[in-house]
Amino acid sequence: MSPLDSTLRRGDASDGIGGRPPRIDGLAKIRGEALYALDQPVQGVAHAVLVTSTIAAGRVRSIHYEAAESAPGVLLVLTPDNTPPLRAASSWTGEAPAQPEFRALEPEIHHAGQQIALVVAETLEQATEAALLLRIEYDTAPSIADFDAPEAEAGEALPPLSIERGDAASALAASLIRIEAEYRTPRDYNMPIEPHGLIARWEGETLTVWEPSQWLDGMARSYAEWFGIPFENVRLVSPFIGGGFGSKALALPHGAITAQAARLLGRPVKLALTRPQTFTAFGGRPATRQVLELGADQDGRLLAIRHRGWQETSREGIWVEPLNAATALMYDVPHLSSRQHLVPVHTVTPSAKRAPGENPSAFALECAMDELAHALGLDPLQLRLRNEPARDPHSGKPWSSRSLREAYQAGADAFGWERRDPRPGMMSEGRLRIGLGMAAGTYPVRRSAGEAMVRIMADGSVEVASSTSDMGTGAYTILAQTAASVFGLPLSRVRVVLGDSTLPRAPVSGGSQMAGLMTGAVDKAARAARDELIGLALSDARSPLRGVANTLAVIGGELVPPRGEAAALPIAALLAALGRDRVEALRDTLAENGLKPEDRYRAFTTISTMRAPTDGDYSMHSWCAHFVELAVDEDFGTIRLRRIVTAFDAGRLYNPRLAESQIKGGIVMGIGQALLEGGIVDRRHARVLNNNLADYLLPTQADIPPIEVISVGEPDRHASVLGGKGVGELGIVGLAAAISNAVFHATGRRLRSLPMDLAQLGSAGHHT
Ligand code: MCN
Ligand code: MOS
Repeated sequence: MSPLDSTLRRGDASDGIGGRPPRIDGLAKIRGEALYALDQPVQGVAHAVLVTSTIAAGRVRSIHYEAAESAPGVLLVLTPDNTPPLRAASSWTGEAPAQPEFRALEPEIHHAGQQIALVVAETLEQATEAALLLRIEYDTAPSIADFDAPEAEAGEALPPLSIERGDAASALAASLIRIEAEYRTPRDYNMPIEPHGLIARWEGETLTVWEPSQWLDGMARSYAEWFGIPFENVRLVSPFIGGGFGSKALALPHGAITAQAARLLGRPVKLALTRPQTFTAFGGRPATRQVLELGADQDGRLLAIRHRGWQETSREGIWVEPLNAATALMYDVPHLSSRQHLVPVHTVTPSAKRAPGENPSAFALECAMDELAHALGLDPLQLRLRNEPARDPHSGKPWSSRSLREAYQAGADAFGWERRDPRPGMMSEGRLRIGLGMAAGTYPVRRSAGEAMVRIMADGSVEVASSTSDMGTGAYTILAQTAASVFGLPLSRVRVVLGDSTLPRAPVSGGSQMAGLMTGAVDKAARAARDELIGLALSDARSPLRGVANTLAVIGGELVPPRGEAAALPIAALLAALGRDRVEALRDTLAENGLKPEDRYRAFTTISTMRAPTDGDYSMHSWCAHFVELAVDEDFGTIRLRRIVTAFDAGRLYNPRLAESQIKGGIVMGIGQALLEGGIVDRRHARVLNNNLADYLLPTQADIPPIEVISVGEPDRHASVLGGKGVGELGIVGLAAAISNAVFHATGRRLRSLPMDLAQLGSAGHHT
């Protein structure tokens, strides 16, 4: 049995919310029937190849494209010279653009791999061949390769990320026990199996885009603004997504140029990025550096934290990775000083990768806590329990729920934490040194409005429709479960249609907010449709149940008089009697989020109305505790994971099988982050060298140990309508720290820079 299948053993017949049915889209996927964006059979499609800059800074002087243009099959060659500007689009936060125009191809170069030309031909092979015929001349300017380059300059501390609570400097000076260390994470790239790309087709002033999307409404807005057409004229289609992890939320320049080519040609155009281009067409997690100082009294009570962070961003854009996201709220610490600086370098603008902020933040903090525990001679789990905050130390608000103590307990019990010898380097098996480490993680509850249509069909089945998408998370399944609960129907009688921007709107499937929001919206719409159905059954003159009872239940596709006043009536029979082909309800949760109907467009197409986790009476977050066992072979310098136990509080789980799978996915990605992943920057050319999956290593099945995940959450009604908190990003947070802490326990050496590589371990080997 694969370690990933450990949850398959527990079946649950229930199809409603809280049941464990497998994914309803699973069969279509394994049978190859699920059509992803680039699989769509679009008539007359031409093929595009993107050409990118080989220099990191400077200017394209000229592109000689005569040879390419006359190559067989070539239809169009777009360069900065011959590509008309588009209108600039507002940002994802809803801010108006700074300039009126946007050029999808521009001569100024800000990073290696920037798109500079597009070649379109009858076939992919012809386009690829022609792209090689372009002769490009550059004026090269000096570049700043990364944030360690001598020319790199850190900007001022970011005001929104500067926290001064109490007097950290004095408290540190007065602390009996103190540690200070620097932690680093590299550029980590989003590497979904499905590459980015799109098919764009114009019909008059109407644009259809088949493109994998975590946010259909937001991306449709960008296309509409770029081309100056109404939002309703753009249809984005994305029924299935082969992973996104944050990278498929926004419309990007390669989408703009492809849609532009389609318009100029009057023909649908398809572009699929090559794997190397997925390292430069959008950014991953920026490289980060954090210096942490922790001070405690001799009983292990935290007195002060001093936190300084630096992260890379690009020269022409800004991405902020909030490095104190976990630092400010994990522990009860009276004195905190935190600052963060951006360092602009010649890279593509970094972007969201699973748990932006919380991830690097927890890596540093949770390693530092382990260092502090060691300095105190205290069990790291005890240290954490001793510093559990009764309320959010940052906002001062009570937690909506924080079952982290329960997670520590359940995780430690399942893992067998008590057998850990507290002294590092003391557990071994033959030549192998065994390490046991732990760390905590957290992710906030974000909320926006949702909107959903629920239809009761003539045959008594139910249809759910929304423009939200399923990245592999299980959205289809949990939304079907939500409707199944309301109607007492089996899942086979519920159809879910997602991934089309012409459907009722949904905000971004990011920030682990989608499940909570959209189950809430579907629940509301389903109840409204059910109530309308009951109302018709009770009052419509044509209803066989009229005057029979004063209320009805809907169970298993039938209207049931509660005290057996009459025989149950199938929904299909009622609709036939009423002469209706459906009863439907469209509902949104704008009002619940303090919004008005006129906010609808902004609410779904920007993140300007998203609420912060402390926006309200409570501070709302998910929590987790990771326990890791590994074996270090000091002769070979290898780290082998043996077992991971993670206990988590994400409130109520809509589908525990899928939520556990999400946590496992986060853990697997965290293993990659800890041991394998990282962009290697060539300082001479400011270029990422390992821009392919042979050199940018991701974990494979053989790298993954058995993983056990345990939910300790209770329904949290403050967090969402049905009581769940987010799980999609939670599992990755703190995992790399738990591995680093376990390596320390095994070897007595701290690996503070990710990925933990053989060279670091080589010097770590000789500690005793
Ligand atoms: N779930 C649950 N109970 C809860 C919360 C969630 O059962 N209380 C389950 C549901 O199956 C739901 C899934 O977990 O479909 C994820 O829910 P949620 O935490 O709300 O996250 P989103 O739906 O907003 O998905 C986005 C999130 C993010 S931000 C990243 S990054 C990420 C992640 O999901 N990218 C993923 N998980 C991913 N999983 C896959 N397979 N592919 C990605 O690209
Ligand atoms: Mo997730 S990185 O918020 O899409």
